[in-house]
Amino acid sequence: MGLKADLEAFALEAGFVAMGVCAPGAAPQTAARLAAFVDAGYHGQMGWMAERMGWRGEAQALWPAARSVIMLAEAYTPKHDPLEVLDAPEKAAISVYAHGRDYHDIVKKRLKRVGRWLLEQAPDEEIKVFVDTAPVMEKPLAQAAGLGWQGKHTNLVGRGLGNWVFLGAIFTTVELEPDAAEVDHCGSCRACLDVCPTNAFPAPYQLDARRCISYLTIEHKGPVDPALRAGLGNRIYGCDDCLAVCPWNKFAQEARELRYLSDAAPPDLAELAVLDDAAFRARFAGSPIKRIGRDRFVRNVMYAVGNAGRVDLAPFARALTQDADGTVAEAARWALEQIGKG
Ligand code: B12
Ligand code: SF4
Ligand code: SF4
Repeated sequence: MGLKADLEAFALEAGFVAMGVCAPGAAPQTAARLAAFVDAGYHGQMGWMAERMGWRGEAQALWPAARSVIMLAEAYTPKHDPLEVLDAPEKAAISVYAHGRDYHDIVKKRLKRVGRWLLEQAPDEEIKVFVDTAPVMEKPLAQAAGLGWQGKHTNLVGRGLGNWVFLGAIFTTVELEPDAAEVDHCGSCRACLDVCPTNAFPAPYQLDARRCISYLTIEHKGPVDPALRAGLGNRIYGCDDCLAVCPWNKFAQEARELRYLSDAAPPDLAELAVLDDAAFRARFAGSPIKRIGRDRFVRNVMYAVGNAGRVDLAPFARALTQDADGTVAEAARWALEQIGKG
């Protein structure tokens, strides 16, 4: 076998479900599309997206010595229907990717392992590994590397993968044979566009993050626009609706990393509403949820309490109307008003 085939065999053995290779300049449309996204203001408060746009939009500018980009996919396919919890308004809907351990840590370690293996075969070469947080646009690169295509919901979908995958990248000075880019297989389907509770897609393949529940619950600081709060329902961290309805998930691969999965029942809003800073940190140690901090988390819980509209949850909101965090206090007062309307 050649180096690329051996590398792929090692990556699959290490736990990834798919690998593809492209040249760093293989997604030339990306820079203009990123610029249009930022010009339209779709990034909201994610000011970092408007910084280092030269690197983000053009992978070859990020590290000019790189000759190949190795894109890897890691499956986190849920075992249960993630939308079921939406019918239980007293429960908290937490997005599947945050049910277990933080993927950033796990994927990065695995990428480094694969990268080290490559360097053992090619000791004079170099690598850099990236997952999520670097100025790299992983989805267009993954499409260029043939792993799948960016669906109308903008996430990467693969014919043999579905869309429950995380992406990671290894840039390297090693020259590897590129794969053919994947083409769009969405066809006339628009299930993801139609299911979105907050109409976050101004057009197919385009997301206005400012309306997306994932952005609103994870990235957005301060109060959420009251007009969008009802759309959140009981989703307190991320959102899976557009992913869950994609028909290509029939071909999803099982998650090999069990630390992403959890058999625990969804938590009650009541038990989350009482978390103080220390209790929040203890409960979500090792989870991506910890990154948003207690205040934003409890803010989200209060919006869900308001949307549940249940009198038995009113004491939990009342207890927070004077919270030291002004946004939490306002969210608690809003929740009480909603319960009062019921
Ligand atoms: C910023 C960000 C977000 C933002 C914005 C999302 C977005 N779609 O841009 C928010 C906070 C909303 C978010 C949410 C989520 N995210 Co996120 N996010 C990122 C991040 C850091 C950057 C993405 C980015 O560059 N966006 C900017 C826009 C301009 O780029 P784009 O999405 O690729 O947009 C393209 C399309 O608009 C397209 N386009 C425009 N016009 C047209 C026209 C046509 C005809 C076509 C074909 C295409 C097209 O061109 C653009 C450039 O390719 C990446 C990690 C990374 N470094 O890449 C993770 C990443 C995309 N997120 C991920 C995940 C898992 C999620 C969530 C599912 C989490 C959750 N359950 O809550 C949701 C999904 C929401 C959704 N529908 O997209 C995964 C996706 C894996 C996958 N299978 O694709 C990534 C890759 C992280 C990772 N390493 O695994 N995320
Ligand atoms: S994650 Fe949820 S809110 Fe965001 S685009 Fe998808 S369905 Fe809409
Ligand atoms: S739900 Fe349909 S339109 Fe959306 S990404 Fe999947 S195949 Fe494409």
